[in-house]
Amino acid sequence: MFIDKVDIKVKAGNGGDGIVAFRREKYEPSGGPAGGDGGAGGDIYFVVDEGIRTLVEFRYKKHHRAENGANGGKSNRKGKNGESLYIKVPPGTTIKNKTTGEVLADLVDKEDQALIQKGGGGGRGNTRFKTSTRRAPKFATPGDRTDEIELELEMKVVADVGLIGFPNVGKSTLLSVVTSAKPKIGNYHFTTIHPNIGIVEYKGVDSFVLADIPGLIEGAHEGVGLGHEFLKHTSRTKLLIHVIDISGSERRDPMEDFEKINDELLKYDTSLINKCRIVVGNKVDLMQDGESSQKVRELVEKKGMKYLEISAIAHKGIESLLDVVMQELQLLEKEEPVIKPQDEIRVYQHEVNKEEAIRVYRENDVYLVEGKKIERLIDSVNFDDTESTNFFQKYLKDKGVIQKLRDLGINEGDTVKIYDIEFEFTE
Ligand SMILES: Nc1nc2c(ncn2[C@@H]2O[C@H](COP(=O)(O)OP(=O)(O)OP(=O)(O)O)[C@@H](O)[C@H]2O)c(=O)[nH]1
Ligand SMILES: [Mg+2]
Repeated sequence: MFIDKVDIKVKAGNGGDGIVAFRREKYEPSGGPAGGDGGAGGDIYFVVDEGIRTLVEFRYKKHHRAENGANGGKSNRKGKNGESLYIKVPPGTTIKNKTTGEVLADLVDKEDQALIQKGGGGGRGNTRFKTSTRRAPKFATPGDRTDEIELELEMKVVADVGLIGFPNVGKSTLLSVVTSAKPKIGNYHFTTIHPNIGIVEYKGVDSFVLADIPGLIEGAHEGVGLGHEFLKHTSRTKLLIHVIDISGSERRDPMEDFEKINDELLKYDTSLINKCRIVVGNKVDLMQDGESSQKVRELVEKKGMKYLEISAIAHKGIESLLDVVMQELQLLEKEEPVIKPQDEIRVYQHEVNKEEAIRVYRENDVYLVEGKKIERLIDSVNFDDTESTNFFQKYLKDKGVIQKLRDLGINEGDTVKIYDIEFEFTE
């Protein structure tokens, strides 16, 4: 088992802006307000997909964004909501906020999903601000913007496929050929003491986790040799590949080796033998004649297993082997994740949108107000229009800005600066 870790960035969709519009029908010369609301931005969810085994895909795709909400339209048309993004992760993934270290969700099995970031709310169109005294509001509010957040995904990897067999048959060599793992390889027994693990990339579309496992000898099921290590590590794999030395380079009989290992598997746990579906005759480059090759094939196929020959060292037969492994893994089912309807999601309602903070401070005699939302609001407010200005002032009051200015000791007539806007403070 090893830990796979990867950092990614996600961003829920921005809310669409509300707009300012007026009716233009001929028979309605007064033209009431008709600016629609913006749509909400899409949310960021994480869902478990049991078909995914590692976080490797996230090494290539770092940025994940949900769709933005559309702006409002004329005739009070509401902007379309942005599509939520469902990010698929393997079972056993922990999602952390990279900046704070907070664990946001632990997605263990296929029932689990998490709402990690909510999309921004849509802004309101000018129609919303119509009152009996304010018949033609010339302002609207922008949608809420979302922050990109950095997450750390972490997963404990369990091998999908294990390489088993007698010592020195070339298990670690095979692992080193098909993955970027660098296991110790040596021409002596028990070179491997702890399993090594690597990720096999299959034709750029699939991947699986492969482990070499310490060599087995007779009596392994009772703990002889490194039997305990072997047994512990095979229990969670889906598939075992039995590697034999078909050249008999150590003067052993490959047929006998095959039977002995099968016997150990059976004695330890009868279900293990069902996982062992592929037998690999390694070291064909050293093979003297095809006689044992034929016998082993017959024996293996009689047991309903597949037999292939390779030379790990010469990289021969590797592609066909991977094809067969992949086929077997695919037979072991691949389920699409269930994307639940909104109201059925039970877990982890974490929302990591930062409050759109407003900063109020004093520099010499000038009072300054800053904040992303305020900056955008300024763009959509017409300061030549009294109603619009009043609306803006009310916003400042509602957000506690006026109170903060007072706390800083502001007096009547002092200057307040909000980006390009400057005005005199009046009670
Ligand atoms: N000629 C030849 N030698 C090989 C081949 N594959 C592995 N070997 C050699 O066989 C020896 C053992 O290889 P390893 O990969 O360490 O074998 P292992 O099964 O992992 O051995 P343990 O970890 O001790 O169980 C090394 O000297 C390898 O170079 C092959 O295809 N042909
Ligand atoms: Mg080894």
